[in-house]
Amino acid sequence: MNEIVSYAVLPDEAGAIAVITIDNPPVNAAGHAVREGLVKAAKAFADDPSAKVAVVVGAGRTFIAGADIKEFGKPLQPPSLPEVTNMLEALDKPTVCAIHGTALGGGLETALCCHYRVAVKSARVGLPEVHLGLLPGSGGTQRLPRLVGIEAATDIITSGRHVSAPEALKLGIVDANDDGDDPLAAGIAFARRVLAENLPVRRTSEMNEKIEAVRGNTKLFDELRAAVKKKAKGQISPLTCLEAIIDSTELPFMKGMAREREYFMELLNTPQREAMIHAFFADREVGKVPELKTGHARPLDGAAVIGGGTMGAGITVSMLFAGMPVTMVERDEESAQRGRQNVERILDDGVKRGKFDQAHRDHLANKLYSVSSDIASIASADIVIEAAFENMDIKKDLFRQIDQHAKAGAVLASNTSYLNINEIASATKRPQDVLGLHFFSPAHVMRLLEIVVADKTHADVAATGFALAKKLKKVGVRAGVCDGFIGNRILERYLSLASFMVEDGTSPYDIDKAVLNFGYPMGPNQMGDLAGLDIGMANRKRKRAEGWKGRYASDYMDRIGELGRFGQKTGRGFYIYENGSRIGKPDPEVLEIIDQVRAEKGITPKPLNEEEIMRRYMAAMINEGARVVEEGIALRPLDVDITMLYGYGFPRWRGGPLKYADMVGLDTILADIRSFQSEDPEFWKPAQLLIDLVDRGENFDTLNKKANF
Ligand code: T1G
Repeated sequence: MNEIVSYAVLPDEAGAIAVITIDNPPVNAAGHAVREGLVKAAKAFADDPSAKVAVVVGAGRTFIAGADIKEFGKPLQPPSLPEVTNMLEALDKPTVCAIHGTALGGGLETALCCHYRVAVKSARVGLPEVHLGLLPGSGGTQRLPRLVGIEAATDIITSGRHVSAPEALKLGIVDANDDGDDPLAAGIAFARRVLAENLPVRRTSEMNEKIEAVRGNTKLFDELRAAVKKKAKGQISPLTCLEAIIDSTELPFMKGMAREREYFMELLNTPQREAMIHAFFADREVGKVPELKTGHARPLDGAAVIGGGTMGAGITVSMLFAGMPVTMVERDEESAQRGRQNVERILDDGVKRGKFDQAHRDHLANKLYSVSSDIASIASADIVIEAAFENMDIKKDLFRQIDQHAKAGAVLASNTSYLNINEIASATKRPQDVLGLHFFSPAHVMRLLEIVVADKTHADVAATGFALAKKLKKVGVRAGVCDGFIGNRILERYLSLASFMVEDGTSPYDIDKAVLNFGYPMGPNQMGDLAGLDIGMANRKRKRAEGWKGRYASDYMDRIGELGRFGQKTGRGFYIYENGSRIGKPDPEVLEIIDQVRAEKGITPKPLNEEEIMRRYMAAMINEGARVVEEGIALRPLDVDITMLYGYGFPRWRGGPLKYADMVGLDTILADIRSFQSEDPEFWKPAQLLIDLVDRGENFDTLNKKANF
């Protein structure tokens, strides 16, 4: 044993019940010391003549939450987790795993190697290695199918989802649920049952009935392969997981374990594993911001939302889902009722999708939610979120009114997607209480929340923004004030570039295909059709009215829009959507419009191939991301990655645009940008940060590691 894994015997029952406790905060990750300690403790149990059954339990808030992710990429120190878990399973005396918190990955695999498993009601289990670009590497792909069957095992392993204790009981992953919340008590109670009923050693690896039932069923295997391939969208590990699961039906157990280990080592060395583990740790680092060192979140017991349109309704519902009472305020009774209809439409959809029942829907709609056309009804709100029309004058006028009616200490937020929060705050007498909370549509679904900290925003107010993100189960990213903050500012650059490529000769459909093949859920023109081409038109008009001069090759887009073709909502945009289908077909008339614009501008089309398209697309995204970090709009490069992962569909198995840049090599990215400068010197001016990093032989991750907030 060691101080991380202990072995003891209960004083009662004549020492028949041993307890092996893992105590490796914060999540009992199965690092080297845990693995060594488990081997010693298991040996102590085997050599202890009085001990008849052993309970394996985690101290603190959870059972083992997995292998120690921090060890990946470093030389593996023996014993490996598979060696430890196989040794556990081979014991000749019964063991009982008592699960609480989250038994995930190697944690669940350790539990599967105990002979019995009991979970407290609040526990969750799972094999989320797929989210790290890996597969369960300690027998999960061989033992779980033996317990639950190949279909359920495929669902759990390739989705990486958590399974609740009741579902785990139903599936046969655990043998019992315990109503208490004390895993040791639950484990001891089950151990007493083992003694009383003289329950035998029962090894999962020897339970072959369920896998033999599907052995050779190639039709089933091919159906599973097709389904997993469709969902994987370019990620490798889900398909590898499935091959290992199928192996479990064909190979003897130890051969299946050997194959699983080979797959694991292959995946460990893939760029996808490096990228996804970067994203895992970035998820946790992004919430560490300077304001949390001194700021204290204010109460968030009740909210008011100004505006009942799409965003106002989505924001309202996301807070209702978090159990927060919300008053929605609109300018008059009719608009207030329209706002209520928007909210109830979302709630009714939730019932239809089986997310919650009618009673819960009614509780949210009638008990937690109210509407009003009187701004004075915001008086008791802890936080007021303005989600009105994207016009500075309208917002400033609203904030003057909010300032008059909101209680002292209330946090005043604007949901603006690009306007200057400093200017909005200047309309109030309390700029220190003002910040930006940029939600993404649909606000009750999208997890990204840009928390825009203005010049005078108090640390408490910023901390409250992060507390709200956590409460709403969103990913909060701190942003500074600029046009478009982090995400929309970067988006504008690579969308501009896409329009240049079209005007210069590349088909918009080739661009969409290239971006889709890169791993995005859709290309920029498909996204434009989804969001509505009229929004882009209005934005460009606003910017021109403000005297913006930059090149935005948008004439062809404006001509499509002027035909009233706004995309999916009008059935036609870049694509034709027949009979309300969401899958569009390329529109020959669009290509004619583009050819016409090129001819008017005397452009000789020079179409680009897929590789050339993506080199430019990524270079534009990375260059602007570097500027956003350089200017302090984003605290670290990882904040840019998280923003693009959660708000803009960047494929998670590539880690984010700046992680991708590190993996391609910043010198290569910079050389690309310099090679494109002849095409457009202004647009392709390399970010100084990029130049400096290359000169210093550093990369974006160097900055991530230096950051200490
Ligand atoms: N290894 C190392 N550190 C970990 C860790 C892990 N597995 N899980 C969490 N941490 C750190 C995390 O970085 C943070 O550190 C702190 O613990 C609290 O985490 C062989 C190969 C368990 C649900 O993928 O899903 O097993 O920021 O902020 O919100 O087949 O952590 O405080 O310094 O997330 O309460 C499989 C990953 C591994 C589970 C808790 N297991 N972890 O969530 O706290 S691969 C996982 C989580 C594997 C085997 C394979 C969550 C959590 P810091 P947190 P939380």
